[in-house]
Amino acid sequence: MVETRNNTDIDASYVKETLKELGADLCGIASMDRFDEAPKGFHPRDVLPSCESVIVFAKRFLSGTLACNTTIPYTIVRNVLSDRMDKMAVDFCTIMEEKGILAVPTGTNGPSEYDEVTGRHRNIVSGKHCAQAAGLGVIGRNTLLLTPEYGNMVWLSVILTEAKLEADPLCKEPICNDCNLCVEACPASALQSQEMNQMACWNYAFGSVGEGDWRIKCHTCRDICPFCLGTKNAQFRR
Ligand code: B12
Ligand code: SF4
Ligand code: SF4
Repeated sequence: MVETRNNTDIDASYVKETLKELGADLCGIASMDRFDEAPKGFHPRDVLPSCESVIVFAKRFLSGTLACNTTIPYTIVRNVLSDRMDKMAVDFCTIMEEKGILAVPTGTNGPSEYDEVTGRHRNIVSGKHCAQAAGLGVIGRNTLLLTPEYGNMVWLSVILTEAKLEADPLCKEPICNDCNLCVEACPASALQSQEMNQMACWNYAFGSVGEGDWRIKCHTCRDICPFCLGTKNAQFRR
């Protein structure tokens, strides 16, 4: 059992400043009451029983990848961000632990678990649900997190900690307008029901093209969204 102490120097602004220094574009904090509705097995305390706060940070995903006629640049950005954000999370948790407070990374993009009961793949906590609970944005009909700053073009990473931190307000902006464009445009018809058809998406959107290397092959549900790049920033284009 690791012994920790309640370090009063660690507050929400320290956490955000530290993650921004490490390279985060957005950072939010959720308190435990925001997970009262989480299904069994998806609660942060199912992972870290002593968890008191959930920290979510995001990096923006290069919008230029959507302007290309190939998904190779998109795949590079996806792989690099996943790797880099896992390193940022580990660095942050190390800083916290050196200050006497436990904090753990949960995996930016896995390793995922397979739930035998539902037959679905999942991270140990859902990045999108945690990000919504931390006030970073809202989950849209395409099941992706939409942020006011960067739309759905963000990559997410979640850290669980014993530190009791002030939670951010929930995002009240109704970013998704239920236009259904994402549902209609999905080439694998994976978004027809509220719980997406993971295997339909996986089989269509992930894999090699011909004899080429593994890549992401589809991101239509991201770029078709009118709020793909957010509601605030005009400087990014697609
Ligand atoms: C497994 C996975 C997939 C699977 C399944 C996706 C899915 N929708 O579940 C597949 C391979 C299909 C997939 C596809 C894609 N993915 Co993906 N994926 C993940 C991963 C690794 C885990 C997601 C997960 O745990 N799903 C399982 C849960 C959420 O789904 P579920 O079983 O249906 O859970 C239900 C209930 O349990 C409940 N629930 C669960 N937790 C909670 C908590 C609370 C409080 C409540 C109330 C309810 C609740 O709600 C769910 C719906 O009813 C995350 C990374 C991460 N760290 O989270 C990325 C992630 C979700 N993927 C992402 C992306 C971008 C994609 C793709 C666009 C791929 C691409 N081209 O890059 C597509 C988009 C498909 C789509 N429209 O969703 C991003 C999303 C970023 C964003 N802005 O939202 C993530 C967050 C990666 C990242 N680090 O940024 N992905
Ligand atoms: S990534 Fe492509 S296949 Fe998967 S849900 Fe989005 S549009 Fe459909
Ligand atoms: S395309 Fe329309 S329905 Fe889909 S997430 Fe965007 S605003 Fe919502």
